[in-house]
Amino acid sequence: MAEIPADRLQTLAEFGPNLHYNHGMTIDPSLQIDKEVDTHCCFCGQQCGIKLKVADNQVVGFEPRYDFPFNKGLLCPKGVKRYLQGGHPDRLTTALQKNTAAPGGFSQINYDQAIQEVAEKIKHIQNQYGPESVGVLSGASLTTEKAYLMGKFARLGLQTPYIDYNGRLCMVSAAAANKKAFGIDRAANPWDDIIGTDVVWISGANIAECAPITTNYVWQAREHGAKIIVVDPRITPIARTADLYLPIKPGRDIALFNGVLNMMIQWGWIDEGFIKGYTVGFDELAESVSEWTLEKTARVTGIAEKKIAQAAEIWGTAKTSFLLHARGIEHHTHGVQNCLGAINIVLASGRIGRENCGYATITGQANGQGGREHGQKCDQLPGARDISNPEHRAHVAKVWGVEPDEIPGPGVDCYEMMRKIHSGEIKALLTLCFNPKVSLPDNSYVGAALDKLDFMCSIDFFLSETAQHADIVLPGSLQEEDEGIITQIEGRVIKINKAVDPPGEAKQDWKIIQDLARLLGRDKGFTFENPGEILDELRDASKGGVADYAGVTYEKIDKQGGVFWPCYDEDHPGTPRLFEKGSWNPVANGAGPFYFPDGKARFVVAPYSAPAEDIDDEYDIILTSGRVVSQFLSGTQTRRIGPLVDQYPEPCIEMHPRLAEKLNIKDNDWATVQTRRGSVTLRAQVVQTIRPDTIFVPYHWAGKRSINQCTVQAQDPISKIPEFKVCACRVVKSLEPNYIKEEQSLLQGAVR
Ligand SMILES: Nc1nc2c(c(=O)[nH]1)N[C@H]1C(S)=C(S)[C@@H](COP(=O)(O)OP(=O)(O)OC[C@H]3O[C@@H](n4cnc5c(=O)[nH]c(N)nc54)[C@H](O)[C@@H]3O)O[C@H]1N2
Ligand SMILES: Nc1nc2c(c(=O)[nH]1)N[C@H]1C(S)=C(S)[C@@H](COP(=O)(O)OP(=O)(O)OC[C@H]3O[C@@H](n4cnc5c(=O)[nH]c(N)nc54)[C@H](O)[C@@H]3O)O[C@H]1N2
Ligand code: SF4
Ligand SMILES: [Mo]
Repeated sequence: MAEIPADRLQTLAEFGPNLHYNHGMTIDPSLQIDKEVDTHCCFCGQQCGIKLKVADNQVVGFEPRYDFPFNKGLLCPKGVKRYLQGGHPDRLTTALQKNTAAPGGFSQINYDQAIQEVAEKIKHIQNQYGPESVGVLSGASLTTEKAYLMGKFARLGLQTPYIDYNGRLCMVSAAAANKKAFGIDRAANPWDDIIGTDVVWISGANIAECAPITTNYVWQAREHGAKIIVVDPRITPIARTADLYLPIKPGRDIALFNGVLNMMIQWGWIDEGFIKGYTVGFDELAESVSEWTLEKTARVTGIAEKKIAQAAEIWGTAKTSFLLHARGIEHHTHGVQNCLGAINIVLASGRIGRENCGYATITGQANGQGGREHGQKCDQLPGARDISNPEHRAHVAKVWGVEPDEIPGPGVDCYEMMRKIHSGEIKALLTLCFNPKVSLPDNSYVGAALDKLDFMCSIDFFLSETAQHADIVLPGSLQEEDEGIITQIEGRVIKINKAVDPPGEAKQDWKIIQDLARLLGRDKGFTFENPGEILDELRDASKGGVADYAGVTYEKIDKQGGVFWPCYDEDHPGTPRLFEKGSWNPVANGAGPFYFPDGKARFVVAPYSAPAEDIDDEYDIILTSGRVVSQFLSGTQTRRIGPLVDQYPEPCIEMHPRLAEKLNIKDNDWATVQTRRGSVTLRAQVVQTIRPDTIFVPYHWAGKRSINQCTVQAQDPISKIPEFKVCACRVVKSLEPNYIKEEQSLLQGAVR
């Protein structure tokens, strides 16, 4: 494959194009397959079982696994093509050092020299400005062992409170709401409970594109007669097959949930026995939703009164039900309130904690669940413990062999870390498995922060847009080059198995972190020989916490096809369904099924408030953003996989024909989206399937194609999730942008 010349790469990066494509390796048919390794897909939180075929230390193909109970042989397009990352020409196989004179802006250096340099720079900056001048950003695509190690490394190795992770952009609103209502943060049910249920309610989740295997569960439910309700500003593929579709105006979900609850109360569609026996706070909540008449709910949500009434009746009168939501209701400045609204209608129906009665947020990243439990969050210690709680600190300090006061206190969320870089409090940054330059909102502010740092190091297997700002880039490991556990969407802990060794000087991420700890002279507690040893310590550290992994072992995962946490000891099989009547948990200790001392769930009042930046005369259209089926997150991985790029090559602006007509824009015309932060010029895609007051742009592209040039910094006050799903914009017709021509001339002669 002819490559893009290195000296053009840096300029190209500013445009955020699709990268070198890998269209597949030419595989010699006589090639001997050395082994087949049972493992899981590296992308989304469903963690489909796959079998990797290995020849000569290279993954050369795959097959779905029919024995894994979740996907039973099904895969989506990303899972099918994931293996094309391994032999990719862009794969980092050496360390890189910033060198503005070199083509591409970096020169290769030896790993030992590079890691020495990282340690020296960190020591120097910490000596000068104190330990808190260094920050860490990590991620939820990492195995749980690595996520645990990152939390420990920040607190003990770097002695800084400043660590946070990319789940801050993903799971935190749902997590906060689950903790407030249930005292525990995990899907309440295994997905088999979806199949036999009477009603599936799906809010703000494009499951056909983002959780494709879940679609199969919903369709099986439909085949058994279930009614499907979908709430989304777009008629997504699942909405097309729903019994009832509610086209909500973005940012108004709590109003809908409150309105539905009010109707349930008025019509007597609530489970009074359950409410009395198993919950607290209902009277106050009932009082607070009484203002949400059908008329008011319709006015605020933009949904017809009749449809709201239908939804309330279908939900209210069901015998069994399952409610699912995802980022569509969570990426908001009132994301926690939205989730609480959803939980309130579940609790009021009494349909939780039994077969075919359930509730869950749909986990996003591969380890979106396990990655949010064991201490890489800024306020958390392993076992979903609270870093500000003296008892919790004492438990973890004992496992780590330190005094509690050696563990720093809470840090700040990842966006606040960007602000602290701007204000000069944070001077150095280490990133592993996070691409904030593409994924954070208002990302020119983020790029400016990264450029302001005295020192930055990124550990990645590709030169991500964030890594391009680093002084040193260390070559980390792909998922198939390491082993460890991940907790998938249902709360089932599974095992990733190693198929190949990292190429060249690339290393398993946990080894890089331990090398760094050693060179910093802080290697105590960082001398693990393998991920299994890290898991053993994690099991102790989580023991007695709400996310209790004490009984999770690789052997048990193999034997049972996964282990649902909490799993209290080696003889305990795990807990597939939470909140069953009569079930025991350590917080309630027999008082009831929920994770509070009285064993009861909490109804929490969730008042409505408008989005942080609502539309006005100047910016009169709602901008929302999200995903397409063929691309994954910031795109560093999937924009390099040819067949996925072919499927949806460029981001488009989805708009309704009525809006397009008003703006004088036709399908495929160029158009510019402008907000108070910035603008982006892309092609328009005129579709009937979106509200006329809203446009949608997928966010997987970087540079000039990145919609996060336009999104707003505003965050939920509780969860600190950014408001990716609503800001105000205007759209104007435009000409082909200059970057397209510049890019074409830079790419001339290069084969991608
Ligand atoms: N193909 C693919 N799959 C993925 C990913 C990927 O990048 N690509 N990423 C994974 C990750 S990390 C995540 S977090 C999940 C995300 O999975 P989803 O949350 O399902 O995906 P999104 O596209 O972010 O948003 C879902 C829907 O929310 C709608 N929406 C926007 N605003 C509102 C609103 O105010 N209210 C309501 N009710 N709906 C609204 C959008 O129209 C969109 O259809 O997907 C996971 N799976
Ligand atoms: N506008 C808008 N923005 C959004 C969203 C949206 O809906 N709209 N969604 C948000 C959501 S839900 C999410 S989850 C975030 C995701 O945002 P990010 O976490 O920034 O996205 P990723 O693409 O997963 O970035 C991970 C980086 O780590 C690398 N990586 C992956 N696995 C490993 C590993 O095991 N080891 C090492 N060393 N590196 C690894 C990848 O190559 C990539 O460069 O984006 C958020 N941003
Ligand atoms: S991306 Fe998700 S749904 Fe697709 S194969 Fe991978 S784990 Fe399965
Ligand atoms: Mo996510």
